[in-house]
Amino acid sequence: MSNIEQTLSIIKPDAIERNLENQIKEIFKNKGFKIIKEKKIQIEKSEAEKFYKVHETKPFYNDLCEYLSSGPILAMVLEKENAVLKNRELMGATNPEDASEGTIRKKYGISIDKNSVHGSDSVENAKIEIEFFFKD
Ligand code: IDP
Ligand code: MG
Repeated sequence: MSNIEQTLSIIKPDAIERNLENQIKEIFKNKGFKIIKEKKIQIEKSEAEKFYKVHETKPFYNDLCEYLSSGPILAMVLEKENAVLKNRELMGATNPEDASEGTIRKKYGISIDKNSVHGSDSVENAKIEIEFFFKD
């Protein structure tokens, strides 16, 4: 049985700043992801705080929210069979130093905070995160 899912991907400020947007989109498309929606925006820190609320008790929360709101980002809805897990695999580990060969974070990530991409971690969170960026 097919299991087509949608997931939220964000190309983060460090990657947009280095003009990696098209290269990263090509990687998704070459792996069979359809880019269903996309939106280039810069969000307020208060919005980043909402988006990353699950991390509010973490020591890196403030820096993380400063960072996500520090410059333009590209939010995308990606669609594919098992898109949530497939996107997590393609992104690679949170820390680019630990990411496998062939992953986006291995290729482009600078550090654990500037790791170039975000991806939803579950189908449930994908729905919430897609709604967050594409509610209208
Ligand atoms: P994920 O992006 O791989 O899902 P999460 O644990 O959800 O990783 O963390 C969200 C984001 O917070 C990461 O992508 C990374 O940018 C940042 N982050 C996670 N752990 C640390 C840390 O230990 N120090 C600094 N930033 C971190
Ligand atoms: Mg996460």
